Amino acid sequence: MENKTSILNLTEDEFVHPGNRACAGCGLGIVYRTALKALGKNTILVVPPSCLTVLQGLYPIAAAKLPCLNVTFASTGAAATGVRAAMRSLKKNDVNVVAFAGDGGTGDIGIQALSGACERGDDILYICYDNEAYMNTGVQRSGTTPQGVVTTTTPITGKLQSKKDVPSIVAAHKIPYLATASAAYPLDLYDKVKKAASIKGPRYIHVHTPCPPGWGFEPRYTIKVGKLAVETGLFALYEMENSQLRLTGPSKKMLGKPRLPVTDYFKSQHRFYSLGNDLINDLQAQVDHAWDAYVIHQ
Ligand SMILES: Cc1ncc(C[n+]2csc(CCOP(=O)(O)OP(=O)(O)O)c2C)c(N)n1
Ligand code: SF4
Ligand SMILES: [Mg+2]
Repeated sequence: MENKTSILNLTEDEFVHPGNRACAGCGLGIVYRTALKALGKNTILVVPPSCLTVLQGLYPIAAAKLPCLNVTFASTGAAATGVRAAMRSLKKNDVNVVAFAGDGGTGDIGIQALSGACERGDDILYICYDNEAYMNTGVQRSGTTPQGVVTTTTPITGKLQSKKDVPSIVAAHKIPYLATASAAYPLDLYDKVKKAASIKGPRYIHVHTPCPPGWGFEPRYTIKVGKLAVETGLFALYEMENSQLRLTGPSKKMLGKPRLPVTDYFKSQHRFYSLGNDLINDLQAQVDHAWDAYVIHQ
């Protein structure tokens, strides 16, 4: 899928009020605003505890103009299924039911409810914004925290384990639509959410979402840091339909061309400060290997 939407024809509809409780430069602010623009007013959100609950706030001073159900951490996928069932019994079949959760709420604590909804074929869209740690509670490591990253629960040496590949876990359910996206490429995200909203059944979008205080960079570099993740090949943008993976947008343009070294990305954030040369070389080799496979399969 190539970008159909440009800044010239992007809708002026807004579903997030100006002013909210997110930190300056928060990537989630971009992801949330963009996704809601694509979804439109006929949408019900389901959100577990996270920075998003803080960003949104509570009625009557909520930052969002759409109805939202705040649910427990482990239940997001099941709660979205319940909202869909309620809409069906009310004969409101044109409503987007959208679970919107962080990486901890998706890949760790909520994974069984997400898996259940995908396996049952429930008609929901699940958007995971991946800021690569439990940010809301003070930067604890999550399953999707990359290897070597220093968090408050992985001090000194950084995280010992690899980043959990949540999109691949979800893809194993063979759902009709799955995509990855980045806060640094909002129009690509917009088109993917629009497309997902037009498809029936379980759909999943995993969005790489830079977080200035959690990752250790100045708020003005949010887009730059997000783009570096893509340009180094560490985070690939793709869509999967009928289990066929297809690189999209900037990642597609990188096929067969030299990529920036992963160190460009690591140097842009304080959280990578304890990476040693052996691990850097290993991580570069992993990226090179993944991209060799993309070249073969495109
Ligand atoms: C069962 C349960 N455990 C722990 C918490 C505390 N808690 C609230 S938000 C949060 C972090 C969520 O992390 P993530 O899903 O990655 O979203 P982020 O905060 O990074 O936006 C935690 C641990 C909780 N609310 N409920
Ligand atoms: S901690 Fe990170 S994800 Fe949470 S509001 Fe602040 S910038 Fe956004
Ligand atoms: Mg998180």
